[in-house]
Parts: sequence; C-alpha cells; structure tokens
Amino acid sequence: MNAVQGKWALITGATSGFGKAIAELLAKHGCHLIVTGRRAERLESLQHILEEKYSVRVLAYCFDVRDLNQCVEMSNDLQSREIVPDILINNAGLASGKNKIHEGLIGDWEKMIDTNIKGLLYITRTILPMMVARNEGHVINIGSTAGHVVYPEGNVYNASKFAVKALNEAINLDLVGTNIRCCSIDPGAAETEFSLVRFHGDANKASKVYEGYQALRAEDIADAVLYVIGTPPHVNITNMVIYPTAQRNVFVWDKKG
Ligand code: NDP
Ligand code: 8X3
Repeated sequence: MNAVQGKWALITGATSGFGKAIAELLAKHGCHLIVTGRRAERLESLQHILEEKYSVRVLAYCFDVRDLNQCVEMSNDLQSREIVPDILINNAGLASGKNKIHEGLIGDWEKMIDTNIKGLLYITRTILPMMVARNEGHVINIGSTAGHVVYPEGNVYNASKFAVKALNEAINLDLVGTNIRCCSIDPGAAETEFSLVRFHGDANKASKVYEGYQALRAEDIADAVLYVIGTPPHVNITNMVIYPTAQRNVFVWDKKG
C-alpha cells in the first residue's frame, strides 16, 4: 500500500504537460482521478487510457477554470457522488505572450490573471471546504520560479505566479489547526506545451526555448508531486523549487551551441 492508493486526486489542466504526467503517475500508483481541462477529446482519451491501464476510477470534467459557475458545478457533482478529493492539484495555467509591459496585449494579461490566479482561487474555494469538513487533505499549487524572481518581459506572468506563491502561503496560514497540508511546487524551465501556448502557437519560437540544454520533463514534476504527497502526515513541505541542472536561477544558464 502506498500513500495515494485508493485516494482521490483532482488535477486541473490534465490534458497536457505536468497535469497529464501527474495523472499518469498517480493512476499508476492506484489513485482515483478527477481530471479537468478544456480539450474534450484529450480529456476523454486520458480517462479511457488510465482507466484501462491502471484499473482506477477516472472522472473527467471538461471546462474552463475561469468560469466560476463551471467550477461550482464540478464541486456540486462531486458532492452528489459523495467524492471528496484527498489531493487537489492546482495546475491549470499558462503564460500568454512575452512583451515589454508597455507593448503587452490586454487579452494576454486577462487570460493569465483569470486562469493562474482567479481559476486557482475558484477551484480552491469550491473544493477546500470539503477537505476542511473532513479535516484531511493535501493541496499542491503549481507555482513557478517566475513567482520568485521577475525577468524581462515576464511582467504579468511573473505577477500571476508571485500571486500563486502568496496564496500558497496564505492557504497554509489559514489551515493552521487542521491536518490539511499545502505545498507550492515551483519549476524552472520544463519542456511541455507551455512555450507553444506562450508564443501563441509559434512552434519555432517555442522549441528555441529548450535548445542547448536538458530542460525539466513533465515526469520530473510528477515525481516531485508524488514525493510531497507521500511524506508522513506530520510533514508539510510548503515549497519546493526545481530547476534543470543547466539552469541555476532565472538568469544563469549553461546552454550549449
Ligand atoms: P501545458 O500548456 O502543457 O499545460 C497546461 C494545462 O493547463 C493544459 O492541460 C491546459 O488544458 C490547462 N489549462 C490552461 N488554461 C486553462 C483554463 N482556462 N481552464 C482549464 N484548463 C486550462 O503547460 P505546463 O504543463 O507546463 O503548465 C502547467 C502549469 O505549470 C502552469 O500553471 C504553468 O504556469 C506552470 N509552470 C510551467 C513551467 C514550464 O516551464 N513548463 C515551469 C513552471 C511552472 P486545456 O488547454 O485543455 O484547457
Ligand atoms: C515557467 C518557467 O522561466 O518560463 O513558469 O517563466 S519560465
């Protein structure tokens, strides 16, 4: 028996990158899943693959975390099924654009603020009360090294991840006296669809971000999540910062070529 077997984990943004890798690893360890994302086909395919491969239950909810009503609907549906997530992984998020602030696109800013901050809040507000009522649970927020240090043209993305860092600390403070733990896992550069999304589908620009060094893989972050969840109940890792070995902070890199 391992730490997640037979438990329920809710993972937002499970259609690619970290969320998908976390879903796969937790399912492999016998954890039942609630997976979300906006791309229905990918979500359904993930649901079927994981159910068949690992014989776990997988519930899929296709919606946009920026829509409070849909977050509430998912939470209500879980309650009607008497399912309380043991683990909540606030992962859905994105960078949109990389520009100087005076040249930034308002639409990009709204996407990042509404997804990375408000979406995380909506999900937390609708799910955490169930954990508090049971006095049990683990919240993992996927932050970023971009939430520790601001870099040029990162402006609003940086601000949104600084907010995740602040909210992670706030959740921890507000949960004092409960058994619920809360950790922000903050990766540096990881090769997922992140840069493709950031550069609005420009695959050439996106692939350049990962040239000349070994970036983190989505599976590395999944390993970290499993480790944090697997610690004994009296251990609360509140923050884990993970860089690729070739990147020592947001400015210092060892890139070949
Ligand atoms: P991906 O683009 O591969 O995955 C992002 C996931 O978030 C997708 O499943 C996407 O699903 C989901 N998502 C995005 N917007 C919404 C929305 N409005 N509603 C619901 N789901 C949404 O990127 P990553 O896996 O890299 O990113 C995951 C998290 O990790 C993000 O919060 C990101 O900021 C953070 N991060 C990434 C790093 C990196 O270098 N890759 C480093 C540090 C942090 P769909 O499109 O189907 O809705
Ligand atoms: C993603 C890492 O450095 O591209 O959060 O902002 S970075």
